[in-house]
Parts: sequence; C-alpha cells; structure tokens
Amino acid sequence: MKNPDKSISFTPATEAARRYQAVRFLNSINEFEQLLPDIGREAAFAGRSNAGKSSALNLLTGQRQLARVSKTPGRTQMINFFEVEPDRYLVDLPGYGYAQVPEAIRRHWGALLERYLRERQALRGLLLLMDIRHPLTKLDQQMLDCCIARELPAHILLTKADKLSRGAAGSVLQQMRKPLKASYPQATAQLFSARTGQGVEEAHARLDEWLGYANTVFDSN
Ligand SMILES: Nc1nc2c(ncn2[C@@H]2O[C@H](COP(=O)(O)OP(=O)(O)OP(=O)(O)O)[C@@H](O)[C@H]2O)c(=O)[nH]1
Ligand SMILES: [Mg+2]
Repeated sequence: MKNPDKSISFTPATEAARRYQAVRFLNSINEFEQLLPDIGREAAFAGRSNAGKSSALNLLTGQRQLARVSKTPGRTQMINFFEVEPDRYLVDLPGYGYAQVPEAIRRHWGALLERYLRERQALRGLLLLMDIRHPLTKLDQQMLDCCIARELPAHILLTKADKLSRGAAGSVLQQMRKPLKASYPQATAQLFSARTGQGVEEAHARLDEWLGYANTVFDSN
C-alpha cells in the first residue's frame, strides 16, 4: 500500500513526540534480578511474536532503528529498557507464541515475563499489540488476565491497520470492543500502523498518562 504520510511519523509535531524522540536505549536483561530498582514509572510493550512491538516503539519514538525490527519472528529475546528520562522507561518485552523457539527458552521467557508483569511495581500500564488480522488470541487474553489480576491498565494497539481497508479495520475495532467490554472493561483499544503513522497521538496520550506526563484520564472506549 502507498504511504502518503510517511514524513509525519518522523516529525516531532507535538510535545509528546518531542519527549519520546529523546528516548535512548538503556539496557537488556534476561534475569529478573538484573532489573533496575523498582522505582519510577514504566510502560511495557507486549504481544505475540511479530505483532509489531519493535516497529511501534520505533514509530512512537520517531527513531527508525531504536528497537530491532525483523521479518523473523522471535527477534526480541530480552527485556529491553529505553529511557525517556531518569525513572521513566519504555520496555520492549519478548514476543510470545512463537512455536519455533526451543521449549527450555520459551519456558524461561514465559516465567520472566509473568514475574515481571506480576511483581514490577514501576509498571504502570501495558500496551498490548495485536496484528489486526489475528486479534485477541488465547495468549493475548492471558496477558489481559494478568492485567486484571493486579489492576494494571491495558491499552490494545491493533497493529498493521494498513493491511486492511479503512472500513474493515474500523469494524475489527468495533467487534473487539464487545468482548473487551464484557471480560476486560478496563482495557481500551485503537487502530495503529507503523507504516502510515496512524494512531500515534492516541498511543502517546496513553503513554503520557502512565508515565505521569498527563493530568487527565484517557478515555477511548
Ligand atoms: N504493513 C505493516 N507491517 C508492519 C507494521 N508493523 C510491523 N510490521 C512488520 O511486521 C514484522 C514484525 O515487526 P516487528 O516490529 O519486528 O515485530 P515484533 O513484535 O517486535 O516481533 P518480535 O520481536 O519478533 O516479537 C516486520 O516485518 C515489520 O516490518 C505495520 O504497521 N504495517
Ligand atoms: Mg521485537
């Protein structure tokens, strides 16, 4: 699909865009004990392998190569921390659901992810990314269950919205709102495309809220 808006995504037109453009890679960890002290605020990016987490992080920070994007699923294999400023972080989590990862490694990541989600007090919100063509899988629902268990806010990005027509993408979003309302009333959702820049401002607003840059409560449902 043609991309007439490509320049928008790298122009810091808003205060939030300028803020996230200053984000820098901090470190990668693969053991819970390697985490920084549990203070400050973090917003994490989660989702199935290949859902577009790293691409979203790059678009939201206006940096093409901050996080590594790959055609090969399972590329992000560590928990990667990115600093907005001291005590304010974005966190790229390893993707789940990729069958080719050896069982032992999958178990290690599963346990690390679960412990991070359950115990990390600095974690203020979860951006849950789903390919718009495969939304709300069983594993995605498990992530939302984790959020409910500790009353962690969740916001869903339906990624790769450019793969569908405007109308079709809108109707996936509408259809998803029904089960969300029934089972996960706290969760909100929006369309997103790392290719066209669709949905950046809405996602920034959510991150701002969680990281303490906004005073107002976001309401997208
Ligand atoms: N058309 C389109 N392709 C996208 C979009 N976002 C990501 N992709 C493509 O989807 C593939 C996976 O993107 P990544 O950002 O690496 O996905 P990830 O969730 O970080 O994957 P893992 O790190 O492996 O879990 C790449 O080929 C991207 O170019 C999008 O908005 N539109
Ligand atoms: Mg990735």
